[in-house]
Order: sequence, then structure tokens, then C-alpha cells
Amino acid sequence: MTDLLEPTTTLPQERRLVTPVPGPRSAELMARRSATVSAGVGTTLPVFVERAGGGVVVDVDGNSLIDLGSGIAVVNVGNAAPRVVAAVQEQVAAFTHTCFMVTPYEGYVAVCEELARVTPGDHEKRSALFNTGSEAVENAVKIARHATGRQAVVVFDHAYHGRTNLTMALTAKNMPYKHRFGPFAPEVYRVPMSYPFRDEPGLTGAEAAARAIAQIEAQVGAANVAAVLIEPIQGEGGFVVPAPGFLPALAEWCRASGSVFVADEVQTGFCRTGDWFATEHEGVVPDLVTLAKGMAGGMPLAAVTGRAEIMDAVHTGGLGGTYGGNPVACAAALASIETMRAQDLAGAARAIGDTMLPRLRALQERTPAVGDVRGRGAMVAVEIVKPGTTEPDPELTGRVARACHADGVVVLTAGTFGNVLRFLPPLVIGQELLGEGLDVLDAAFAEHAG
Ligand code: PLZ
Repeated sequence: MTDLLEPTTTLPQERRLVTPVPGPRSAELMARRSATVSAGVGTTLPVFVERAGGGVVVDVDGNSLIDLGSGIAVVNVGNAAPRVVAAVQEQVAAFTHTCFMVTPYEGYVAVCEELARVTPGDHEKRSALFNTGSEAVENAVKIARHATGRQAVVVFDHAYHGRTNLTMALTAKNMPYKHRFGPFAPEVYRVPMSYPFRDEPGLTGAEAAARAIAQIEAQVGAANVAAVLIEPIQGEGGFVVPAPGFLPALAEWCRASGSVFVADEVQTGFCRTGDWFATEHEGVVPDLVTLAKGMAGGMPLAAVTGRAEIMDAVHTGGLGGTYGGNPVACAAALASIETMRAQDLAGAARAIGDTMLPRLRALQERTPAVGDVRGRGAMVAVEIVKPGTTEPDPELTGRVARACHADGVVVLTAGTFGNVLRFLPPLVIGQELLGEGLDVLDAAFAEHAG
């Protein structure tokens, strides 16, 4: 990952703090923000960005921070990746929008061709493009309901699928996503996830699947299930990696019962976990996949890709939206996918995991508050607990995160209990910079949990 054959940015790849974080210019902008932006929109780091590229984010005070967040798993190819910048510039100068449903353009079609190539399975596929992950998930549910003539949607504990009305219903966690935003959409049923750190010890993936399936059959009825929707590794829920065998058993149950198996790969997709898609790890072929985030190098673009007979079941005009598959976003997606291939970013993600996981396990050895280390590729996390228990410690999690921020490393938290520190570096980050980010993390734990 240090020796990419082509430059990914001209920004110096270094952590450099020239003011306290946040600095005075960021603080000034924060004051302006508070006076004009709704208080309902949160901020993880009160640091305003001027430039970003490779593995760094440079703020308006001149501080260069190590990026272990990728804007929540979006800039897998790096920020302002050269191919993406060039493609966007060319497209934006040619035309910015016509609406694909009014007068179509090649870029949209080319993106759908690429999605058919890169997503799991060699069956005939179709895609439809949207703007956000939430919109992709909503449309996957619309399509599955239409194709099956059934209504029930099965989701899991700790799931995150978005913030629109239907996707709030699909999302598990109340605060901050759902609190006082109801009523929620009906016909959504939640069943237990496979969560090895919190399940009874030794529970296999097949047993966890049997537990979920028994609940579906008893409480919903197989014949009523339009779709089983799952993140192959849960994102906001805390990077929960299900036990091996869990996903294949669910996919098999869907096949047998005529319901649509939908993999929400919005956070896991596009090389993040060391494969193009996380379901590939166990050879699972979803009927539909929902995609966004890493797909377009930071431009808003999302998709549902899946079996032609399911996708084509919908009547003409039943799917769409003004901006869905915007030409500039499509150009960015084609350039991002090309970058992933040219730079073998799936391999880069595996190399990141090979660096991070042993270091985090070493941290766990000497830090009783680190209860679990998990993840795959460049999607890894530590779960923080009261020593010797599985009781979540969100306060310590917050303190460690803030210490990293103050020391120039962007890290994110996650988890139903707010006690997971998660790491999502851009896949083009240099080995040395990544190591320095982990040094900062080690120091933060030594200070706050040593
Ligand atoms: N499905 C699996 O991870 C978005 C949410 C950040 P949108 N995750 C980041 C926040 O607090 O809003 C996500 C996801 C999975 C769907 C979504 C929704 O994608 O593009 O944010 O709508």
C-alpha cells in the first residue's frame, strides 16, 4: 500500500499540528455554524476542512490530520483521487444534468454495466441508480415487495439502514436516529443478529441463523416475507461480524422460502473489506445488493443491483427520481471503479487489515478495557468495556476518540451502546501514516485506560 504505482495526491502525507485542534479558524467557523445550521445536525470533529487527499485531511488552520474515517467509508479511493477529479471536471463541463428519465446518457448505462461485473454472482443482473444509501435501501424494499407480492421485511438487531421514514423503521437504534421521529413504517420485523462477542460462547453461525429463522417463522410466517435485509458486516451497529455460516444459512432460507435476500453493502462495499463486496468472503450471492458510499469517490450516488427477474418485475416508471444517476456522479463512479482495479484496492484493504488487526490485538493484550477486536480488511474496530466484563463503556470510548482527535487522528465511534471505536482508512493510505495513527491510538489508551 505504500508503493502504489501512481500518485494518489499531491498533499504531504503527514500528521502536522500547528495549532490546538480545533484551531482558531475552525472555532470561528463553528460559531457561524451554530448560528445558522440546525442543531439537529451533529459534528464528530469541530474541524473545518480545506483540502484532503490520500490519508490526510488538512484543516483551515493548517493542521494535517490522519484520516481513519474516509468520510464514513466513502473515499475508499482517497479524497480528490486524480482519476475522479479528471472525470468529474470533464463531465461537469460537458453537461451537469438532464435527468436520466427524460433524456438518458451513456454514463448511467456504463455504471450499471460495471455494477453487473463487480457485484457477486454471474447471473443476469439489472441496476437502478439513486442518490443516497437510504434511498437505495428504500428502493430495494419496494422492488422486493413488488416482485414477491409480499409485505414483510426482516431486519436484525443493531442494524443501520438510514434516516428516511422507512429506513428509520429498518434501523435498530433509537438514539439519535429514531427518537421522537415516529410513527414508523409498518411490516418491519426485527430478529437477533449473530454477534459473537455478545452471544453465548460457542454459538455457531448456523445456530444463530436457526435462532433468527425460528423467530421469523413463528412471528412473521415464511410466506409473508418479501425480503430479509442485512449488512454483511454491520456498520453503525459496531462493525459486528457475524459468525461464519450465518449469512449462508439466511441466504439459503430465503431461496427455499421465496423471499428476496438483500445485502446492504452501503458501508462494506467497493473493496472496503478486502473483497469487492463483503458477502463474497463466504461465497454468498445476494438476490439484491444496495450500494452507495465507496462507489463514487465522494460524489452522491447509490444503486440497487440484482437478479434481472426481480429488478425487471417492476412496472415501467415505478422506479426513479430527479437526480438518480446524476451524470457527474456516474463519471466519478466509473473513475473510482477504474482506480480500484488499477491500484488493486481490495488487496490494499487486506494489507491494511494485516497491519491493523495484530496491532489492535496487541493493544487488547495490555488493555483490559479493550474487550474485542474485530473486522475485515480496512473495516476494523475495538469494542470497549468495563474491564473483565462485557459491560459497554461509552464514556471511555468517547474520551479515547477525543484524545485521538486532539492529537490529529480522525477516528469514529459506533455501536448500539456507543462503545465501539471504528477505523475506516482510505484504502490508499500509506503504511507509515497508518502506523503513526495507531501510535496515537495506543497513546490515547495508555493515557485514558492504562
Ligand atoms: N446502509 C449499511 O452504513 C450510512 C450514516 C451516517 P446514506 N451510514 C452512515 C449518519 O449518521 O447518518 C448507511 C449504511 C448502511 C445505509 C446507510 C444510509 O446511507 O447515504 O447515509 O443515506
